[in-house]
Amino acid sequence: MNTLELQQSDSTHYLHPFTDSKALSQKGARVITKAEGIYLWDSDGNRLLDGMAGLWCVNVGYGRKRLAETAMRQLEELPYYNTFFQTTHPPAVALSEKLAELAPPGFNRVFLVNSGSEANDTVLRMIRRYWSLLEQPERRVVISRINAYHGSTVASASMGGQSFIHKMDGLPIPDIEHIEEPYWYAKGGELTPEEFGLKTAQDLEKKILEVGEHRVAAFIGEPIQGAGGVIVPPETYWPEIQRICKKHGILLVADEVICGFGRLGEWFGSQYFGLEPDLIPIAKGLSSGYLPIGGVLVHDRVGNVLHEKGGEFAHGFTYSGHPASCSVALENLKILQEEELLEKVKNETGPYLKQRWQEFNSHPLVAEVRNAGLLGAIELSPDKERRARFDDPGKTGYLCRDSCFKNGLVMRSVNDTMIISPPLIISTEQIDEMFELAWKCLDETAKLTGII
Ligand code: PXG
Repeated sequence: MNTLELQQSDSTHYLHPFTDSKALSQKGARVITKAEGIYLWDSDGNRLLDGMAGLWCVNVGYGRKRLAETAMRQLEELPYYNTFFQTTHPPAVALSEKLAELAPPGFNRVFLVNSGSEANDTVLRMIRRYWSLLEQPERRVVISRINAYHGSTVASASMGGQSFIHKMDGLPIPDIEHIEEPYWYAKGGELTPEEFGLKTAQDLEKKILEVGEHRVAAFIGEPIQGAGGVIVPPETYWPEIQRICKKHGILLVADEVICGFGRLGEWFGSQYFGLEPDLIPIAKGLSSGYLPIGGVLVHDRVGNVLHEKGGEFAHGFTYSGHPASCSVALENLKILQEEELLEKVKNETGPYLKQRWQEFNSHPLVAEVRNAGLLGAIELSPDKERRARFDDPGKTGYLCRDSCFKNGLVMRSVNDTMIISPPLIISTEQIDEMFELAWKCLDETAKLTGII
């Protein structure tokens, strides 16, 4: 099929995630046909630098024969068997052992699932089970943040804090509460980032007291909010959240679906911020997206209770611990280690990306730049001195995103924030290439909006 035929058939039969399908059918979907390293190609032969690593997941880059061969070997040997009913298989055992080795101390167990959303549904059931086993079943409330993203199933979308998702479907479900996010640029007003970080963290304590400590089960947060717009919290934020969780004896869940597996130059974003969570949902970079897999890493504080007192945990998926996904994930972790990709992000490409990205501060359209590891955000503004918002929020971001596609760069927009999260294999020369493309697109956008 040529591009047009693919687009027509797509628009007739395929329902896209998070997409207005009527609007898309009028312009036709972009068709991606192949990928290698950090580049994608569309069906018309145009090359794109993938500044988003797919959807924040292709950490080791595209075209890894080693991962394809691993999947092939596993599919030939044991394509499927379940891990229910007192059964296991070597790939699930090997991956679990490897994860226990790589995870922070005390995380000796993992529950495997197929996605980040399933990981967070599992988190919700696990923490409620944990408190029931400790004879505090009234501790059911999970506190999350406005503008968090934890997935698209009913429970994970409820824990997420994006109002347009909640509105669509009457969410959140009961016993989920949301507090302010640590988004200084948009919400900090006259406070310094440090003051605002402390204030938003202290909202957690206010919420615990409002709900009643005896009813609160856990706090959940992404170390850095990804889908919300690469929101790097002020330095004062996480230490205060940690202190409040400890003081009130509530569990801390670090959603590492984006921040895990090298994105911040550490195995986990919790280590980047010095956090000590009790549960760590994972997905994405675990397999670099080559096959679907996710999981929940469980600290012994919780794991020992579930193990000793729990009896049957009535929860699981047909494909929990799928043999091919486990084999590919394990091989992916070996690649991250052998090629020292975490060290590369921490010592070389992370600092280099930051240095280049901060140059955007001098662009007339840019009011703030944020970086951590291989994450980056650029805030577009009509009046950079005042951190002003555009009258028509999101439109400028869209213009910039379209200009990027036209010029061969995938850079996402979240409202009027431009974000990147490239594969961890990106070189410093390729960071230069990405920077130059992004600058050109910001210039184009600034001209279109009359700012220059
Ligand atoms: N937690 C976090 C922190 C995520 O970023 C999920 C959970 C859910 O994972 P699954 O595998 O169920 O999608 C995510 C997913 C975007 C975008 O637009 C981000 C995600 C997914 C789709 C789109 O940035 N993150």
